[in-house]
Amino acid sequence: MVLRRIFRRQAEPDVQLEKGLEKTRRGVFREITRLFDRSEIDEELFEDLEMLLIQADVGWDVSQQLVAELQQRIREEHIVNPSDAREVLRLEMIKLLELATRNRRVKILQRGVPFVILVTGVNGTGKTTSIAKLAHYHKSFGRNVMLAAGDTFRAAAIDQLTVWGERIDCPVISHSQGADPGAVVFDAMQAAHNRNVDVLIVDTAGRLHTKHNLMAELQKLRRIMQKHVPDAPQEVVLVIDATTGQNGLVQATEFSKAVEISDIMLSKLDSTAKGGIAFSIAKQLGTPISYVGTGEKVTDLAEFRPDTYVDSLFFGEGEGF
Ligand SMILES: Nc1nc2c(ncn2[C@@H]2O[C@H](COP(=O)(O)OP(=O)(O)O)[C@@H](O)[C@H]2O)c(=O)[nH]1
Ligand SMILES: [Mg+2]
Repeated sequence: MVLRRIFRRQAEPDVQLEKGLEKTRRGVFREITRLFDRSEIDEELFEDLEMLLIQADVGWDVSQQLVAELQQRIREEHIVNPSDAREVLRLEMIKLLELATRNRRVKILQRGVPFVILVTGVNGTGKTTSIAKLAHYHKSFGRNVMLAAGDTFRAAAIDQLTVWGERIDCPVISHSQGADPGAVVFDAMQAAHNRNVDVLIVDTAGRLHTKHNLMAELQKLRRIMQKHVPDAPQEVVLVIDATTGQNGLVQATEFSKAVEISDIMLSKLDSTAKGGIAFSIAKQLGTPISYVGTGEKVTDLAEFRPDTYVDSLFFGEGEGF
């Protein structure tokens, strides 16, 4: 007997994620949903589905894999109804994104020990904005947050962080442009200890001339942090700009070679119809996606959850209940 699957939202909706995925949902995923509004499952359905997934930046390999898995389950489970097939697709997509969360480490914040977050990524991906969002996020749990302006390459980067610090009422430790980021981090670690800071978030320069320089710099920062807190940085966040699509994946691979990334922040999801990039990241990097950026305000942050993400691609504005 084939159980009729009901295609409806399963996870609790997340307003931020829904907003972030609106362009992707209204573009490609609306068409994907419609694809299954047909009388029978035929070859054309799979061909069109694969093309649409590629359009959403799910990536060539991952799109093929998803379609192949769907076909296999349709065969094995004797599925004849297109809407049942759509539900299987939804479940397969959630399974794929779970690859991106299974390596997520549980974070333990200890009283009296600063939890250090090092934020890295190419310039323009949204690092500084993401730092403000993370600061706001931790403050919302009542934590004492401090920022460190470790991007000393550009004066504008220091100013930008200072402005955010004022706006969200967070102290910012900074030196002048061209200063040694190691010295900034050293001061910040000391200040964090003295002022009982729970979370210290460190901005870094996005561009160093070579991968070797980047690696040397990040390792130096880590050594300085570890003089104060042996397991710092407890979180290393790589910001990936969702609008750069598959290119973001290439950047991520390069950064992963330089430093051990613990979490990915997928920024600017609201600005793109290619929200499928999360599937590529999940499959190809295996690094946990923890946060999603959904706008330019400090509140525009969502925690990444596979089921909520997939549901936001298929349903919006209270649909599907
Ligand atoms: N729409 C949108 N814009 C963002 C998001 N995150 C950052 N930005 C914008 O991207 C631009 C670059 O951000 P910034 O934080 O300066 O990047 P950085 O160079 O990596 O530090 C700014 O105009 C931000 O407002 C996001 O999630 N959504
Ligand atoms: Mg910046």
